[in-house]
Amino acid sequence: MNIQQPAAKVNWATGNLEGKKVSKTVRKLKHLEGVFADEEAYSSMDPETVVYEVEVLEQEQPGKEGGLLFGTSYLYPGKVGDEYFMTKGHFHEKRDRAEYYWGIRGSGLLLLMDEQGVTTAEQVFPGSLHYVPGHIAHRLVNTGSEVLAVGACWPSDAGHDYGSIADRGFTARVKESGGKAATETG
Ligand code: PAN
Ligand code: ZN
Repeated sequence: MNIQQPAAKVNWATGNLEGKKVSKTVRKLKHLEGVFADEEAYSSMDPETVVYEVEVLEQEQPGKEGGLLFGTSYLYPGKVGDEYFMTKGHFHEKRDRAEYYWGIRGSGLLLLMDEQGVTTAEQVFPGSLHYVPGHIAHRLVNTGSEVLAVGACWPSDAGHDYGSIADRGFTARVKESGGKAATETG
Protein backbone atom coordinates (compact mmCIF):
# COMPACT_ATOMS: atom_id res chain seq x y z
CA MET A 1 0.00 0.00 0.00
CA ASN A 2 1.17 3.44 -0.89
CA ILE A 3 0.98 5.78 2.14
CA GLN A 4 0.42 9.37 1.09
CA GLN A 5 0.75 12.78 2.65
CA PRO A 6 -2.44 14.36 4.05
CA ALA A 7 -4.24 17.13 2.14
CA ALA A 8 -2.88 19.82 4.46
CA LYS A 9 -1.39 20.61 7.84
CA VAL A 10 -3.10 22.73 10.47
CA ASN A 11 -1.27 24.49 13.25
CA TRP A 12 -3.97 24.10 15.89
CA ALA A 13 -2.46 26.82 18.10
CA THR A 14 -2.62 29.51 15.43
CA GLY A 15 -5.09 28.13 12.89
CA ASN A 16 -2.54 28.39 10.05
CA LEU A 17 -3.17 26.05 7.13
CA GLU A 18 -0.41 24.73 4.93
CA GLY A 19 -1.00 22.77 1.77
CA LYS A 20 -0.98 22.87 -2.02
CA LYS A 21 -4.68 23.70 -2.27
CA VAL A 22 -4.77 26.45 0.36
CA SER A 23 -5.95 29.80 -1.03
CA LYS A 24 -5.78 33.10 0.78
CA THR A 25 -8.09 36.12 0.61
CA VAL A 26 -7.23 39.49 2.14
CA ARG A 27 -10.02 41.89 3.05
CA LYS A 28 -8.99 45.50 3.53
CA LEU A 29 -11.04 48.49 4.65
CA LYS A 30 -11.46 49.47 0.98
CA HIS A 31 -13.33 46.19 0.40
CA LEU A 32 -15.75 46.90 3.24
CA GLU A 33 -17.55 49.99 2.05
CA GLY A 34 -20.94 50.45 3.71
CA VAL A 35 -20.22 47.80 6.34
CA PHE A 36 -19.49 50.10 9.28
CA ALA A 37 -21.98 52.58 10.70
CA ASP A 38 -19.62 55.55 11.10
CA GLU A 39 -18.96 56.60 7.50
CA GLU A 40 -16.92 59.63 8.52
CA ALA A 41 -14.55 57.52 10.65
CA TYR A 42 -14.38 54.97 7.80
CA SER A 43 -13.36 57.53 5.19
CA SER A 44 -10.70 59.03 7.49
CA MET A 45 -8.89 55.67 7.80
CA ASP A 46 -6.25 54.15 5.50
CA PRO A 47 -8.20 52.08 2.93
CA GLU A 48 -5.25 49.66 2.75
CA THR A 49 -5.74 48.62 6.39
CA VAL A 50 -6.14 44.85 6.51
CA VAL A 51 -9.26 43.92 8.47
CA TYR A 52 -9.21 40.15 7.96
CA GLU A 53 -7.66 37.31 6.02
CA VAL A 54 -9.14 33.94 5.16
CA GLU A 55 -7.22 30.76 4.32
CA VAL A 56 -9.29 28.05 2.66
CA LEU A 57 -8.34 24.47 1.88
CA GLU A 58 -9.99 24.00 -1.51
CA GLN A 59 -9.80 20.24 -1.55
CA GLU A 60 -13.03 20.39 -3.56
CA GLN A 61 -13.85 22.98 -6.17
CA PRO A 62 -16.06 25.66 -4.55
CA GLY A 63 -19.55 25.18 -5.99
CA LYS A 64 -19.25 21.41 -6.24
CA GLU A 65 -22.03 19.50 -4.50
CA GLY A 66 -21.17 16.92 -1.87
CA GLY A 67 -17.75 18.15 -0.71
CA LEU A 68 -16.53 20.20 2.22
CA LEU A 69 -14.35 23.27 2.47
CA PHE A 70 -12.20 24.04 5.50
CA GLY A 71 -10.75 27.38 6.47
CA THR A 72 -9.32 29.73 9.05
CA SER A 73 -10.30 33.39 9.33
CA TYR A 74 -7.97 35.91 11.00
CA LEU A 75 -9.80 39.03 12.07
CA TYR A 76 -7.49 41.78 13.28
CA PRO A 77 -8.20 43.96 16.30
CA GLY A 78 -9.39 47.46 15.51
CA LYS A 79 -12.39 49.72 15.28
CA VAL A 80 -14.06 52.07 12.83
CA GLY A 81 -15.23 54.82 15.16
CA ASP A 82 -16.45 52.83 18.14
CA GLU A 83 -17.49 49.76 16.10
CA TYR A 84 -15.21 46.74 16.22
CA PHE A 85 -13.66 45.22 13.12
CA MET A 86 -15.88 42.52 11.66
CA THR A 87 -16.31 40.33 8.60
CA LYS A 88 -18.72 41.26 5.80
CA GLY A 89 -21.03 38.48 6.88
CA HIS A 90 -23.24 36.42 4.61
CA PHE A 91 -26.08 34.00 4.14
CA HIS A 92 -25.11 30.96 2.15
CA GLU A 93 -26.21 31.24 -1.47
CA LYS A 94 -27.74 27.78 -1.05
CA ARG A 95 -29.70 28.90 1.98
CA ASP A 96 -30.07 25.53 3.69
CA ARG A 97 -26.32 24.88 3.93
CA ALA A 98 -24.99 24.77 7.51
CA GLU A 99 -21.50 25.34 8.88
CA TYR A 100 -19.32 24.77 11.95
CA TYR A 101 -17.14 27.54 13.40
CA TRP A 102 -14.67 27.13 16.26
CA GLY A 103 -12.59 29.63 18.20
CA ILE A 104 -8.80 29.21 18.02
CA ARG A 105 -7.23 32.46 19.28
CA GLY A 106 -8.49 35.75 20.65
CA SER A 107 -11.98 36.73 21.67
CA GLY A 108 -15.03 38.04 19.95
CA LEU A 109 -18.64 37.48 19.02
CA LEU A 110 -20.37 35.49 16.32
CA LEU A 111 -23.50 37.30 15.16
CA LEU A 112 -26.23 35.02 13.83
CA MET A 113 -29.22 36.51 12.04
CA ASP A 114 -32.29 34.69 10.75
CA GLU A 115 -34.24 35.64 7.62
CA GLN A 116 -36.69 37.67 9.70
CA GLY A 117 -33.80 39.85 10.90
CA VAL A 118 -33.60 38.50 14.45
CA THR A 119 -29.95 38.58 15.53
CA THR A 120 -28.36 36.64 18.37
CA ALA A 121 -24.70 36.53 19.43
CA GLU A 122 -22.40 33.82 20.76
CA GLN A 123 -19.11 34.37 22.61
CA VAL A 124 -16.07 33.19 20.63
CA PHE A 125 -12.97 32.06 22.54
CA PRO A 126 -10.30 29.38 22.10
CA GLY A 127 -12.18 26.09 22.10
CA SER A 128 -15.67 27.52 21.53
CA LEU A 129 -17.68 25.52 18.98
CA HIS A 130 -20.50 27.10 17.00
CA TYR A 131 -23.11 25.45 14.82
CA VAL A 132 -24.49 27.77 12.18
CA PRO A 133 -27.68 26.21 10.79
CA GLY A 134 -28.89 26.86 7.26
CA HIS A 135 -30.86 30.07 6.63
CA ILE A 136 -28.76 31.95 9.19
CA ALA A 137 -26.44 34.82 8.26
CA HIS A 138 -23.15 34.86 10.15
CA ARG A 139 -20.58 37.53 10.93
CA LEU A 140 -17.52 37.55 13.20
CA VAL A 141 -16.64 40.54 15.38
CA ASN A 142 -13.26 40.95 17.11
CA THR A 143 -13.95 42.55 20.49
CA GLY A 144 -10.46 41.83 21.85
CA SER A 145 -7.00 43.33 21.51
CA GLU A 146 -5.36 40.44 19.65
CA VAL A 147 -6.11 38.66 16.40
CA LEU A 148 -9.30 36.57 16.44
CA ALA A 149 -8.61 33.28 14.65
CA VAL A 150 -11.63 31.12 13.89
CA GLY A 151 -11.81 27.80 12.07
CA ALA A 152 -14.71 26.81 9.83
CA CYS A 153 -15.98 23.85 7.83
CA TRP A 154 -18.84 24.16 5.33
CA PRO A 155 -20.32 22.45 2.26
CA SER A 156 -18.42 23.20 -0.93
CA ASP A 157 -21.64 24.17 -2.74
CA ALA A 158 -22.83 26.61 -0.01
CA GLY A 159 -21.62 29.77 -1.77
CA HIS A 160 -21.74 33.26 -0.24
CA ASP A 161 -24.62 35.68 -0.56
CA TYR A 162 -23.16 39.04 0.46
CA GLY A 163 -25.81 41.02 -1.41
CA SER A 164 -28.61 40.48 1.10
CA ILE A 165 -26.33 41.72 3.88
CA ALA A 166 -25.18 44.72 1.84
CA ASP A 167 -28.83 45.66 1.22
CA ARG A 168 -30.27 45.23 4.68
CA GLY A 169 -27.26 44.80 7.00
CA PHE A 170 -27.36 42.92 10.26
CA THR A 171 -29.92 44.14 12.77
CA ALA A 172 -27.29 44.35 15.52
CA ARG A 173 -23.95 46.12 15.78
CA VAL A 174 -21.15 45.61 18.29
CA LYS A 175 -19.54 48.76 19.64
CA GLU A 176 -17.22 49.71 22.44
CA SER A 177 -19.05 51.49 25.19
CA GLY A 178 -17.32 52.44 28.43
CA GLY A 179 -14.34 50.22 27.59
CA LYS A 180 -16.54 47.16 27.00
CA ALA A 181 -18.21 45.49 24.04
CA ALA A 182 -21.92 46.21 23.84
CA THR A 183 -24.49 45.12 21.27
CA GLU A 184 -26.84 47.65 19.77
CA THR A 185 -30.00 46.59 17.97
CA GLY A 186 -32.23 48.44 15.54
C1 PAN B 1 -16.21 31.74 6.44
C2 PAN B 1 -16.22 33.21 6.00
C3 PAN B 1 -15.02 34.02 6.50
C4 PAN B 1 -15.03 35.47 5.99
O1 PAN B 1 -15.18 31.05 5.84
O2 PAN B 1 -16.32 33.26 4.61
O3 PAN B 1 -15.04 34.06 7.89
O4 PAN B 1 -16.26 36.09 6.20
P1 PAN B 1 -17.08 36.69 4.99
O5 PAN B 1 -17.18 35.60 3.97
O6 PAN B 1 -18.40 37.07 5.55
O7 PAN B 1 -16.30 37.85 4.45
C5 PAN B 1 -17.58 31.17 6.10
O8 PAN B 1 -18.53 31.47 6.77
N1 PAN B 1 -17.71 30.42 4.99
O9 PAN B 1 -18.92 29.96 4.63
ZN1 ZN C 1 -20.47 30.77 5.85
